[in-house]
Amino acid sequence: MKEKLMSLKEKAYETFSEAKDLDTLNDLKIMFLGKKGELTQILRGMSKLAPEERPEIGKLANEIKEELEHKFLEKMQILKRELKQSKLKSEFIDVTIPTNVVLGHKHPLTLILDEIKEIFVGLGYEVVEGPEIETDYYNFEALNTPKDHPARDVQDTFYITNDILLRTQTSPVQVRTMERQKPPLKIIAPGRVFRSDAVDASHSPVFHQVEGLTVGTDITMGDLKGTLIKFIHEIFGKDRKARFRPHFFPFTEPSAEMDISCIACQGEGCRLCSNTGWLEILGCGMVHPNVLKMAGYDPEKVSGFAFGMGVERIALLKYGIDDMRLLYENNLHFLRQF
Ligand code: 2NL
Repeated sequence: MKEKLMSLKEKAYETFSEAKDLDTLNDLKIMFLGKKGELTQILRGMSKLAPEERPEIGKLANEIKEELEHKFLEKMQILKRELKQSKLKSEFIDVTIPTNVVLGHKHPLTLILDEIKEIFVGLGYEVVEGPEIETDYYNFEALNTPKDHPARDVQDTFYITNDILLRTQTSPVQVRTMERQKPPLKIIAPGRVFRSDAVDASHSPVFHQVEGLTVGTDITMGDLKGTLIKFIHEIFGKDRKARFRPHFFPFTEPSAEMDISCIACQGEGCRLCSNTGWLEILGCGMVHPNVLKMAGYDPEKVSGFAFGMGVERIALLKYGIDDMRLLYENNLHFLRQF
């Protein structure tokens, strides 16, 4: 009986330590220690022993049972640890491996547009948008542009019907905003505009404009100059000089064009500025009383200034690009420089 128990212990020890996984180990436990297991079988044979042998054998059997249970738990812990390690190993992700993904980025026009918007938002302006298909009224009539004005010619404007057209500027959005909102008003209107132009290095039938409008009590030409000089300093740097030349627009009176000192030659005179030392950057003026009146404002009580600029032109100057077509062709060698 003693030998039987000792050999059972040895066999159990050996097979426990050879178990490769938890399922096998559990099967072994049942085989040796279970209700129908080998140890139980041996203990059942105790009744055949002489009474004086029983205490010693019984003690030994209990000791072996405890040792085997201990051995089982020990092995279970080892197998669990191994399982965890192999899981960690197979699920490992190296976050430092280069992915070779070429990230996209913003188009130069979008970069400039974002920058322009941010500057004016910083000055307290609100960004407004509106339809690209407009009526003759909002695009021309409400902007004091007479029926015989050259801008209304079919040579210059894309008409859909006699009365419906593709907007030639974003001013209609500003007129619509004035109709809806009482002064004071500080808005910019960015967006696509359309003119029947042939494509060349500085023209496109579709381009982008940002217009701005400030209306309130006692708004003066001084406010216009201060605002636009601030804008130029933000976008082209504090070194830029600015000048205002008298001009004509039907929707402003007085009207002006704003020039900045040439960014290529600092005003010395070069090819970019046609040897004038100046670059034309935008048009502006004090809102014409007729425009205020038609929008429902009282020109005796409020005044305002307005301006309009081509976004492509600003982008060409800021980034030193010499051909506007580069902004539309989506050549990746060009775009990846930004
Ligand atoms: C340019 C200059 C300009 C405006 C646009 C405007 C808008 C309203 C009232 C009065 Cl609602 N004016 N816009 C004013 C001056 C110039 O654009 O070079 N355009 C092609």
